[in-house]
Amino acid sequence: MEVCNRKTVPPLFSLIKDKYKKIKKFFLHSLQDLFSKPMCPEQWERLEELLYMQDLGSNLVKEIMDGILAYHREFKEAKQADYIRWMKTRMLTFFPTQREPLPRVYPKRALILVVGVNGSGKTTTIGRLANFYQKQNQKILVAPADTFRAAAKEQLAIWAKRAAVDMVESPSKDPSGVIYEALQKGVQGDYDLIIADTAGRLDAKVELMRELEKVIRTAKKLNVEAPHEVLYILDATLGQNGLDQLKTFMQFCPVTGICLTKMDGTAKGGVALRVQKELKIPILWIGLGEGLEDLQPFDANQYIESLF
Ligand SMILES: Nc1nc2c(ncn2[C@@H]2O[C@H](COP(=O)(O)OP(=O)(O)OP(=O)(O)O)[C@@H](O)[C@H]2O)c(=O)[nH]1
Ligand SMILES: [Mg+2]
Repeated sequence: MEVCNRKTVPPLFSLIKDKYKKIKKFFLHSLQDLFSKPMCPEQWERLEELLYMQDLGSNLVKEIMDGILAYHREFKEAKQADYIRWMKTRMLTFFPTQREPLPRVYPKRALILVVGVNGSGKTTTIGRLANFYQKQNQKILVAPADTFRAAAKEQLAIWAKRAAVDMVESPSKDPSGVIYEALQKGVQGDYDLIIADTAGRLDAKVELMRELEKVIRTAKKLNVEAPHEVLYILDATLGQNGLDQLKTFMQFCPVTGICLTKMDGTAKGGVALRVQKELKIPILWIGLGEGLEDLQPFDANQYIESLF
């Protein structure tokens, strides 16, 4: 398998600025307030409520509550800082200890199919991914396979221009047609990476979901390994709804990674933990703003640090 030449690539850390500090410290401040008082049954209830407010869901809330109550029974003298340290350490264990290096390295001409519900940040993320990989000296082609919404193509064209990458011009009104042309152009133009936009769809629209299956079948006709990534864009502000929508998508297409967007706009950090623990899908990217540079490879340590 031919792999992109990364010898001339600038060191990754030089591209990554610390945007995690944009995540609000609501969780930490609430915990500090809570644990500053003696822990009584009402206080434990408040903690439980706080965890639910973080979108952690009943299973994780129960796990955390059982754990911290056991800790409290064992260490009766525990102070605010001890409880917070316990919480931080426990939350980190929800992520796998053996973590894959990110960002992922793809074979040459790999196809990343970007999927998700309306308005989750698909097109914005494509612009930012294109910018990221372009800066690593990769030749990027973006594909406007959202043929459903008016002006979707124009919107992607704006992002392509910002990131200084090419966009395939396809007259096709059929997303599969656009993907077909993009993969062909990928070979002809010797591109390293092809990133395809798709229409935002809600789980109730079964025919649109079926269309995704067709897009994947079409891609496989030109490259059996495609798509190399099905990147689901998960809006962190949607909480439980967002997770339910993701589960529906997973019935129609093999989601291989998550980009968690709008983390700068929410005080809730639980969704990332649930995706990892309950659905076992790796979070690859995190969106922390609306700009071209506001995307970073996901880092569990940095993420947990940013919540506390
Ligand atoms: N604050 C913040 N806003 C974001 C982030 N990512 C995307 N957005 C905003 O979310 C809105 C929707 O983004 P789009 O990229 O158009 O979303 P989409 O999924 O392509 O939408 P459709 O094509 O309509 O399905 C825009 O206003 C973006 O600026 C993020 O990480 N943080
Ligand atoms: Mg879009």
